[in-house]
Amino acid sequence: MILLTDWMLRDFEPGAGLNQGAAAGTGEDWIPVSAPGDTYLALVEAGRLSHPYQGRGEQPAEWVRDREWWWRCDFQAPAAAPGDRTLLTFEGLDTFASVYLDGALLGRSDNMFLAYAFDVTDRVSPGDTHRLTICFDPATPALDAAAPPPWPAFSDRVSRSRRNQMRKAQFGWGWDWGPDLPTVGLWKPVRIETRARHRIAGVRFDTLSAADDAAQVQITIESPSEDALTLEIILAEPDGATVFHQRSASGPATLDIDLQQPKLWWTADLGDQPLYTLTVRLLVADRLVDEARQQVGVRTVALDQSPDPDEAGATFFRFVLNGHPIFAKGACWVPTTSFVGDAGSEPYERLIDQAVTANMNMIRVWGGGIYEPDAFYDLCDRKGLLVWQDFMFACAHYPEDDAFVALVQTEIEQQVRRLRNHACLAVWCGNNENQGLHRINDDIEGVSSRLFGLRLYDEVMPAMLEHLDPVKIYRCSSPWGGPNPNSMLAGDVHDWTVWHGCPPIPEDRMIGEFRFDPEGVSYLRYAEDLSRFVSEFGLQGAPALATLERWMDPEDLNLDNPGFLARIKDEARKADAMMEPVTGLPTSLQDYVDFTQWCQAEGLKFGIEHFRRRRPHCSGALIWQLNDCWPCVSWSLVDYDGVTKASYHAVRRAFAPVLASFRRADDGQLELWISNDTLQPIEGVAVLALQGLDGTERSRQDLAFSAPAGGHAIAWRGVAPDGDDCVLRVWSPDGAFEDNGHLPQTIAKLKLVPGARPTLSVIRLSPTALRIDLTADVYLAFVHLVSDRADLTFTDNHFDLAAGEGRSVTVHALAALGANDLSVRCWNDRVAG
Ligand code: BMA
Repeated sequence: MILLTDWMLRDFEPGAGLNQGAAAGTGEDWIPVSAPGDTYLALVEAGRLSHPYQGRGEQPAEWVRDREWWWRCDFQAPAAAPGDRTLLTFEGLDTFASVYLDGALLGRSDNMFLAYAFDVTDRVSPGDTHRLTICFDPATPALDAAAPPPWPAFSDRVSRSRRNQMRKAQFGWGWDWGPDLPTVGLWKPVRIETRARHRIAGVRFDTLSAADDAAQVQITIESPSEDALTLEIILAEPDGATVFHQRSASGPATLDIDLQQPKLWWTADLGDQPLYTLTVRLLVADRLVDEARQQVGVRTVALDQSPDPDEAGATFFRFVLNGHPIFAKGACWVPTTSFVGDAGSEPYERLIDQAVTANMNMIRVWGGGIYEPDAFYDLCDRKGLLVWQDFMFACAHYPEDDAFVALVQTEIEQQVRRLRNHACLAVWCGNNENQGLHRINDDIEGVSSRLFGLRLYDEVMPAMLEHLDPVKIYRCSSPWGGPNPNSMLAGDVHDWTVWHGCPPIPEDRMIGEFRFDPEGVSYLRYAEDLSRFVSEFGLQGAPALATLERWMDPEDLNLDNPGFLARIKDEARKADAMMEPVTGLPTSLQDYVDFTQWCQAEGLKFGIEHFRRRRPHCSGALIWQLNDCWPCVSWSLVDYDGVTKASYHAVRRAFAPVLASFRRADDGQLELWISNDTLQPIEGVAVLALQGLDGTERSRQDLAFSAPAGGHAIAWRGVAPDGDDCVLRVWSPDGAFEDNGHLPQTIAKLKLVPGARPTLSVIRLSPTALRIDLTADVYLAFVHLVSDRADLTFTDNHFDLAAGEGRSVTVHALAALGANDLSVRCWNDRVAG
């Protein structure tokens, strides 16, 4: 197998390349590009474009989409054994491509999410050099009167793109967190290889039942039935020991296998991730002609949607892993860069680690991006994250004509076959928000209009999955369930009351109006959310100031500067309503960073604590959004450079397996809840102390608690403290849960001791790691370590430090780390004396 990695590219007026000899690859001005790769970045490399993420580089890159791009590559054809075929495979052509081999048309593509394989056996001579040329037309669909209306999410410009008529990453034309940079080119590997005529057409691995002492798995093979062919199937335990081995005549086969004392796969928070190896071989006599090998996990994932006996009219929505109902904790995932052909492995490993470290157990691959590469799912398998996988349709009508449906069917077939055996893959989902947004639009206009695309989600997808992946859960959309797609009575909900001001939907219809005032979008309104599973909720927080400084022009680093506002793709001043009552409005960019980060962290903490206290009625909280595709202001927890926001650390604490949280009851009293998401009951002591912000202790009590597995204890109920000079703290002497606190006032109104700072001691652990021990004499709010560097990770950051409390933060770097790379900030710095 030869990967064709070294290419050249060139642009033409649309339609002009063929006449100018591009198919023969002749002419001047070709510049180097690699495959997989990205046209914009090749132009940057060649000095023809400034980096679209750098400074005000997005708009000057607009011309790229209007050109015709040709890629070319020369290769030597490999020698094939007699009877073997030579295949040229493109794992991804983005998007409207015509492929030429030695100047002759080989085929065309019109779906970025498909792999195309061409049999070139009769067109190449082993050892000879051949030339591939590919023409990528501008991504504009042919005008079609019958096409569905372009639905205006999110701007006129996006609707004009008619993105919904193209099978191409939908976020490419801009989203409310993404730049307008539609890509073009070879975004996945290209390879030439020789293969035997006989192939294993499909392998499926399902877990039918899983308990500690026994499991039943099923292996389904599609392979040719020919007398001369033998099929060998081997299932090996994580340590390599064979648990099943069979050699038989080839042909379609379904095998049920009982495993004794199976090594069950669990999410990171609940156990280990042992992976079995499944090998399927096809042999002619003793010659191996094809082999499929993959790692699989023994686990069952079910969805409990039975009636909730304690909430009238409601049904559960809870994932059940290996027979145990779980609370899904996680975030939604967007592509790691707009330049999808350039996504290296680095951000995947880092982001999956960051998700696991934040106590997450589920990631939702959102439908406006891409089907992620194998590496992503391998990491989720190995690190213990379930994947909620949307099909790539988002916030739009989609065509339902036969030609479009056929294109989607091939996409579903390929993607489901590629991903179905991953232990991590929990649920397939038809799209993001198509039904939900359509219903909102109809409710606003008081009509009942047609949604284009239902044929895909209600007919095509379930029918195909019934055949391709029948054991897996399928949801037609997110959100979906109940009498309204976003109803709180059933299914999953996208809670955009907070931030977007959408009215909550208790039952069938939206009640009330959109509200954009501070009270209307306040994160306190998460308390009104009585849904079953929140698969999106979030607030925006700016990236670290150093991240903005790395990517922006210095003269643009100002609050009202268009260069800054261009990095906020939602309405530029929307965060004001969030900040105003909590932190006040910012007067500098540093304020903006601090205030939005604080609000985002507090808001998510408030929401998660509420959702968890509602377990089992609510059984999941997936934050919008984990990551960014470029350096911008967004809902992400981790910025484009990999720097964690304050919210990341707040989420990590709020998602911890055992959580102590305060709840304001309807009668105004305060309650202390211990929520236990582990598989075992817990008991212990919580210390509750009322402290003055000056460090004095006003009262303290020890509270014994015991909470069942998957349940709660209310450890205390009492009068909520009042005033602006105190805090109610709770901690666990034996480390059963992380410290938490209840501040009776918003941070801007607290009487924090002005200018107070933590005492630090720095301990060197290695050339690239430091431990920082922090202690405080008085209450310190929003203590955080910052750095100009983006390669640092912090085991903890952005916390409040109570008087007498100590905290250790370990800082790891990718290169030598010194104490002067770090500085410490806290909110007390902001308080005037
Ligand atoms: C939801 C998502 C995205 C969007 C986000 C923030 O609608 O599905 O489409 O980016 O909210 O508005």
